[in-house]
Formats: sequence, C-alpha cells, structure tokens
Amino acid sequence: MTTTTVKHLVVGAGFAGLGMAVKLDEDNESDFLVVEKGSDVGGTWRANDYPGAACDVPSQLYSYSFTPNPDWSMSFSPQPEIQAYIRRVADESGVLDRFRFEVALEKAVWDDDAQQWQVRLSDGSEVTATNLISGAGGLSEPRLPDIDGIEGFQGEVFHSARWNHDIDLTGKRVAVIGTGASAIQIVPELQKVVGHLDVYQRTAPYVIPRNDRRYTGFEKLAFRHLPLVQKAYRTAIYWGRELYVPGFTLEPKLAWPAKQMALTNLARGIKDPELRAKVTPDYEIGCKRILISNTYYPALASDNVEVVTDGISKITGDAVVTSDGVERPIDVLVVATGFFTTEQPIAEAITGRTGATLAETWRDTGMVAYKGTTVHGFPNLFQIVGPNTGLGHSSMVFVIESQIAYIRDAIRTMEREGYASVEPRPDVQDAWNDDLQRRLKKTVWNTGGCASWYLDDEGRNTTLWPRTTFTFRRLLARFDVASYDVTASSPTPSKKKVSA
Ligand code: N01
Repeated sequence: MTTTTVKHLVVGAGFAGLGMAVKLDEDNESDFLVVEKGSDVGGTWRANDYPGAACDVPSQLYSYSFTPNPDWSMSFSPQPEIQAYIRRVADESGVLDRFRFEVALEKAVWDDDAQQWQVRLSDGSEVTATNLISGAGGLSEPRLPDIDGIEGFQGEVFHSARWNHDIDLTGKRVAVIGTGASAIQIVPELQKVVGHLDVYQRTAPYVIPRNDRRYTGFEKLAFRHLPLVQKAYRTAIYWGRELYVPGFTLEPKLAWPAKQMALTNLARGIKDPELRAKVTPDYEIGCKRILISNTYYPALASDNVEVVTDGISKITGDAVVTSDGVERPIDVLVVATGFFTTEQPIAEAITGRTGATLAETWRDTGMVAYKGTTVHGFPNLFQIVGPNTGLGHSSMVFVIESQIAYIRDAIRTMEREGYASVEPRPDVQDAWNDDLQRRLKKTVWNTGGCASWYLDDEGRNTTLWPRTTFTFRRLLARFDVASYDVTASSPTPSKKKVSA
C-alpha cells in the first residue's frame, strides 16, 4: 500500500477544487493533491450532461473572475461550453499533474498527535495531509425516489445527473419524475423526440422567461480585446442579481414583479385553463428556486405530454401507477428528483478530533460550520460550499472564490505564525449560526409555505446564505485567527495549545 504525504489534500475537481488548486499553485503552495471521483474536471458540470443542461446564471458572472472567457456563445451558457471552459482553465493552469481521477475519499481521520489528516482513498492508497480541503459539492449525490416497486422496473431508469446517453429515446414512452431546475430543462428536449412523455409533478415551480441571447461578433471582439467591457457586463449582472436579496430575505412582497413575470410566462405558454391551474404554484415565489425557461410551458402544453399531479403509488415492471389507480405504461423512467443536500455523504467519511464523524456531530444540530468553511472539532478541515453558503439568486462561483480567499489567508497565517492546526472556537461558531438562523427565520425559504431541498427534516435551513453576497465576501476577506483555537507547531510529536 502506498502512502503519500502532502500539505493540502483537496477533494473534488469542480469549480471549487480546481479553483483552490489554481490558487494554491499561485501561492507557491504546490505540495497538494486533488482527488476526484469522476473521470474529469468539471464537478456538477461534468455530471449533469442531460439534454438541455444549461446554466441559469449568466456565464459572464458564472465563471472565475481570474479567467474571463470572451468566447461564451450565449448569455446563459449550455453545459458543454461550461465544461469546456473548466477543462481549458485546468489545462492552462498547469496543475493537472497533481490530480488523481476516479479516486474518491473513503475515510479521513484527524490524528491529533501528529496534527494531520490520515486519509484512505478508494484506490487503496493512503495520504497524510496537514490540511483537508473539501470541494465535494453541495449538489453531487443523486437522491433517488423511494417509490414502491421502482427496483423491479424492467425498462431503463436513470437520474438526471447520471444520464444514460446509450439509450435512444426517439419514439419511446418516457416518464420524468420531478419538476425542479433539472426537469424543466430536460422536459422540452424530450418532448421533441419521444413518442409520449408523462411529467410527474409533486409541486409546481415558478418559471420566469429566460432572457437568453446569442452574443454578437462585435461583443465577443470587445470581450477579447477590451477586458473592461467584459468586466462591466459582469458587474451589471452581479448587481442585478443582488437586487433579488431583499425579496428573499426581508419582504417576500418585494418579489411581486418576479411573480407577475412567472404568471405571465405561464399564461403565455399554456392556454388550456385546466392545465394552467394544475401547474400554478400555491406558495410564495422564491420559496423554492425560481426557474427560467421559455420552452417548459409550451412543452407541457404539447399533444404528446401529460402532466400528472396524482401521487405515485407504485412502479410496476413497465408502468407508473398513481394513487387514483391509473397505470401509465412506459419504456424509460427519468428521475429528476434532486440531490442529498442536508445530509452530505462526505460527512460520513470525515472523523474529527473527538472521534466523531462530521455526520454524527451534525446529527442533532443539522449542518453547522463557521463561515460555512470550518467546523469546531475538525482542525484544518476547510469546506468550500459548506453549510449555509448556497444561493437562491446568484453565482456560486462568487461564493467559491470568497471561500478560497479565506482558506488561502488561513494557510498564510498558519505558515507565518507557526501553527500546526486551527479550529474555530465553539462560542464563535455558535454565535455565527445563531445569527444565521435568526436571519433565516424571516426569509421566504423558511416562511413561503413550501418544502424544498433548502430545509432539513427538522425544517432548519442549513443550506442557504441569508444575506448579500458582498457581505459574505467581506466577512471572509481575512482569516480571523482570533476566532480560532490554534496549536503551535512543535519539533517533537507533542503539541502545544496557544491562544491566538
Ligand atoms: O432537484 P430539485 P433538481 N416523487 O430537488 C421532485 C441546481 N440546478 O435536480 O418539489 C415525486 O430542485 C421534487 O418535488 P417537490 C439548482 O440549485 C441548477 O431539479 O419536492 N417527485 C422536485 O420537483 C437546483 O435547485 C441548474 O415536491 C419527487 C424534483 O423532484 C438544484 O440543482 C440546473 C420525489 C427535485 O427538484 C436541484 O435541482 C439544474 C418523489 N419521490 C439544477 N422526490 C442551473 O441551471 C423528489 N421529487 C444552474
């Protein structure tokens, strides 16, 4: 068995892990290893390659600030372009020699005597690392629906994030379960090719128009040669998105224009009053993610599509059966039923200073962290896109870069001050989370009258950031070492606690 010793072990090669690797390299912190369970970089943009996959945040903003791309073809990029962009950043940054693909983190245990992480990987190798940096993603583990009989279905069944491209859906009878962000992109594409499509809707989403357009040659030329022009686009999109924050977090009535936009989009796309009523949401807009599409409603109104709102009671060998006893035969079942968000699988694999896993530590409290990045009891563990860092309105790349900056400053601080480990103080972490939960109480995500992946089984919102993104960036601008318990490096294996 081989054991590698590195200073930084990074998990995941999506926007978070790759961005971290690029910045570590830039800081001459080149002693790192990135492990990725998939076969390539890209993370969510590698995994979600279903028909119609595209970003619902404009790419000028949904890209690294340090690598602008003048070549986006559309204002909202399709998945293949985003994946190609991430690949290009990886190729050009010269860090790929420290990436291991198709290797997952199986177990990571903090060794308090040695002040380092002992890690076992899925290829059987072991790694010791001073810092464990997780960029494993908040939406990476598919959640399959727990429906009676689904395992006995004889046709093809796959999750939206595990699309089976070997199956030709032309002329087939297909069912899609779910009407979230993934499903509303998939449905219009399937409608064009399948024989018949059943869309199983449990909760209707709000869908506003997608103001997408192709960039002109002139714009692309300007992006390439006048970086300030591209920066101006990015800035305008950023501030436009921030305008959503008060409607989400302070007063849902402020989101009234978005609600009107969604209802007009619905009225324009669906003429049949019965179908329109079926797909009209009955909760506050913003409570679930606001979706964007010009093609979803027209697809639902097509002759070869049926929207089914009766609950699914079981799945047989070749059909979906609803609670009213109706059986709808199908050849292929697509489950667009989302991801494990409030129970992160990686939390099961990480054991901290006290011998408890992250999952055990969070069992009673739900996911908690300090600044969404560090966790008491887990020295030198840094999470990118950790608890309460998700957004309902803007680019996660902005959040990711804010966290990367915080982690870089933590590493610099440890280096400068000679700290072997840093761990957030429990009182500071509690105060951070109390403040978050107090703010979240009045947000539309908690009060809007819907269930969503934002809330855990206890109704706690442990996923979303309830303030502006510039506040997040400001709060993470410096590594605030006074909020941490630190252990000084020692030439002997013994360790010495010091106050920062
Ligand atoms: O997943 P979801 P998603 N029986 O959890 C339904 C990001 N994203 O993959 O609403 C029947 O939102 C469930 O019903 P209900 C984005 O952040 C971004 O679509 O719970 N139905 C819901 O309709 C997004 O929010 C882009 O009642 C069941 C659906 O399945 C996140 O990913 C594109 C069911 C799940 O919706 C997740 O989106 C795509 C069951 N047993 C995704 N279980 C961009 O463009 C679940 N459902 C950037």
